Amino acid sequence: MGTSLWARDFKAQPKSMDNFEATGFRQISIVCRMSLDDARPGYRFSFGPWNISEGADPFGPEVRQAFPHEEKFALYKPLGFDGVQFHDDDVVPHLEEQSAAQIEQQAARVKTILGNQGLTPEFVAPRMWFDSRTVDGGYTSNSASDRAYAWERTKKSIDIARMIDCRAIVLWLAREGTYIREAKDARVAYDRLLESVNQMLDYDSEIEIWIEPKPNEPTDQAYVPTIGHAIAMAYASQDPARVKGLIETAHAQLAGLDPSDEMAFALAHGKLGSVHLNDQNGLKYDQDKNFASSNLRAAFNQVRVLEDNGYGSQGEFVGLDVKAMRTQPGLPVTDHLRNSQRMFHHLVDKVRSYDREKEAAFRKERDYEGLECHVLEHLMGLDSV
Ligand code: XLS
Ligand code: MG
Repeated sequence: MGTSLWARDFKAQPKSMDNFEATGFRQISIVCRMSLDDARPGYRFSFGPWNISEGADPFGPEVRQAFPHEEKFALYKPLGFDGVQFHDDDVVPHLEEQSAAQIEQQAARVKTILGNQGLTPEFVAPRMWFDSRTVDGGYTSNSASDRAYAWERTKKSIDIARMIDCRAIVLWLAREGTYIREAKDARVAYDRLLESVNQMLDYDSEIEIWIEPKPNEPTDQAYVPTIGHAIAMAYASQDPARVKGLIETAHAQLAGLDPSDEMAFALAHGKLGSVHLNDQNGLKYDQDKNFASSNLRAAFNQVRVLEDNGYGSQGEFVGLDVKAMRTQPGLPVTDHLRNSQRMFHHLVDKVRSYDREKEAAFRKERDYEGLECHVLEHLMGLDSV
C-alpha cells in the first residue's frame, strides 16, 4: 500500500488524457461497463486509494506500472463506489514536508476533486507507521519525543479531515504494540492510548474516532486486538458517543474470532462506525483477500448481521479493504474491488431469500444439524430443489 507510492505517482506521472488512453483507458472502460450492471441501490460502498496498487509484496518489487493517483478518483463512481477512505497523506502527499499553507492548498484541491466526482470522504486515518519516529509506536512509545510527534501528526490528520469536510478519524493502531512483550509497560500503554483518544476528542469537538482493531502485524502483539477492547476504550473515554469501531473481516479472523459476531457486538452498542470487508485464509499474514473468497459462510453471516441491523441506514459505508492479486495483469487493476462488491450484492440476495421460518423451526427443535444443512444448501442454491 502506499502513500509514498501515491506521492511519487502524483509527481511523476504525466496527466494528459492521451497518456491515460494509451496506458489503460480502454481497460478501465471495460471494467466500468461491467460494474455498472452490478451496481444496485441500497448500500453505499467505499475503498481507499491504496486498494489500487502496484502489486509489491515483502518478497519482491512492484509488478504493475503505477496508476496516477489523482486519476484513481475517476474510477470510483463507474465502479459503483461513492466513498473514499483516506490516510492523511493520501490527501496531502509528503505531508511531513509541507507547510501549513501547502497542506491547506492540497486539501482544498482534493476537496474540489471529490466534489467534481460526487464522492464523499468516508474517513481520514493518520498514517504514522511510515515514519521513523514511530518505529516502536507513537502514542505508546517509551520515548517522549516520539509521543510528541504522534500527537503533532494526529492533529494534522484531524485538520486535514476537516479541510475536506470529513469528521471521521480512523485509528488503525499499527505499531501500538510490542515485538517482545517486555518492551513496554502494557498498563501504561493503555493509559497513553486512552489519553490520546481524549486529547483528540478535546482538540475537535465534532470529530468521531473509529478504532480499527487488529491483533498483530506489523507488531507481534497489538494493544487493541479486538472490537471489545476498542469499545471498552470508547466507554472509558471522555465522550463515549464519539468513539466507535471499524471492523475488518480479516483482523477479526486473525484474532480467531467470528467477524459477524464482532460486528454484532459493535452494533449492539451502537458503535459500528464502519467495516472493512475482505477475507483471510487461516492464520497467516494479513491477506486482505476478496470478500467471501475464502469463507463464504462467514461472509454470508457478516452480510446478514449488517442487513438485519439496518447497517447503512445512518449513512454508514460498506467499506472494502482488499488487495489485488500480485499476479493480476492490467492498469489499473480493479477487478478485486468489483468482484468483492459483487459478492456482497449476491450475499444480500442470499440473506433476503433465506427461509427464516425454517430456521426458526430448526432452532425450536434445537436441530442444528438440520439448520446447518439448511444454510449450506441455501448458499449452494439447492434449497429449492
Ligand atoms: C491495515 C489496515 C489499514 C487500515 C487503514 O491492516 O487495514 O489499511 O484499514 O489505515
Ligand atoms: Mg483496514
